Amino acid sequence: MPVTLAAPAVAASPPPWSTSAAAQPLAPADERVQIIAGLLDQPARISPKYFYDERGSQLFEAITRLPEYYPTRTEQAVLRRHARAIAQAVGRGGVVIEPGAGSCDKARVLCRLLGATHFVGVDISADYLEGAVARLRAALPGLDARAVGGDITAAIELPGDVPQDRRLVFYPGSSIGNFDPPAALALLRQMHALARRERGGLLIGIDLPKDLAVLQAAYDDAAGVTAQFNRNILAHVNRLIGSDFEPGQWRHEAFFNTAASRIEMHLAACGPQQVRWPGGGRSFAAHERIHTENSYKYPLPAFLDLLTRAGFRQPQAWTDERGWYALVHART
Ligand code: AVJ
Repeated sequence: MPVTLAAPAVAASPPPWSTSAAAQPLAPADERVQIIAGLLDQPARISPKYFYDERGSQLFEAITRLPEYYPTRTEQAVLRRHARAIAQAVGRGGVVIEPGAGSCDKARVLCRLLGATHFVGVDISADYLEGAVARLRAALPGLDARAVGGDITAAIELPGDVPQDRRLVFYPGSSIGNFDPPAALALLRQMHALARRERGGLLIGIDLPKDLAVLQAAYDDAAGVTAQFNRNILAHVNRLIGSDFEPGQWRHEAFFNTAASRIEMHLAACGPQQVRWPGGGRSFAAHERIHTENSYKYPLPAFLDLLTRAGFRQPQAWTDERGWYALVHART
């Protein structure tokens, strides 16, 4: 008897290099439901993971080169300044596992520094990652480098032949700051489970609290690149759920919430807005906001406490001379 496979209700996403925005199908139904729930919330919210469509990833790259955006170059400076001490704490050789590996640029520096034997990059965008891992292999022959598609907030399955021992989870870029403390703790526990055999560890980048004006400028730069990055989330959401946000009608807002120790980014309606999507919509009053991002700035002791609660031991931290940013190593 012939077997007929039912066509999926919604086609899969195109590869990240696809340039035809119009041809992109909507996101899968469950994801659309999630996004719409956030838009209908009071106040409205959009997850920061939706910043990173192709244009958003390019804008973020541009942000990392802005004079005001200190985290990327400060992290590089910490790694350069303390390279020997870090290599000694982590130990040479071993397996480097990077959730959200993206371009693998940082992985190349670390794997070279450590003389790692294996690298496993994990990213939602598996196709883009494949290319980056291929370039990493070319740059470091002898490194067994793999790409694994997956969401870091869910349990990740690694290929069976990745060695169990000496696994180092590498989570640079202070991306942990996008998670509120309970979610950060849950993520650190996932990472602990991933590395937990003999001599496992974590090397993670943490952006520390600092002068308000420095923080503020880093998230509201003079050239307006962060503002474009923030507004671009609406164009991405339009393609994912078929909505009709007008990004130009929304103003970028970024400020430090001292009580919560986090930068908050919002989009504020320039005037009254009526936004529609298939099956629904919402109106926004003038100045009404959509919350798009939190970027927590953990004081080092508070972060070390989270690490301990996630099961990590013997933390060691290295910072730049201004004490703006820390690379932290801990054992499983
Ligand atoms: C990629 C989450 C680390 O919070 O600094 C940069 C994202 N948002 N400018 C950060 C971001 C606005 C970035 N992380």
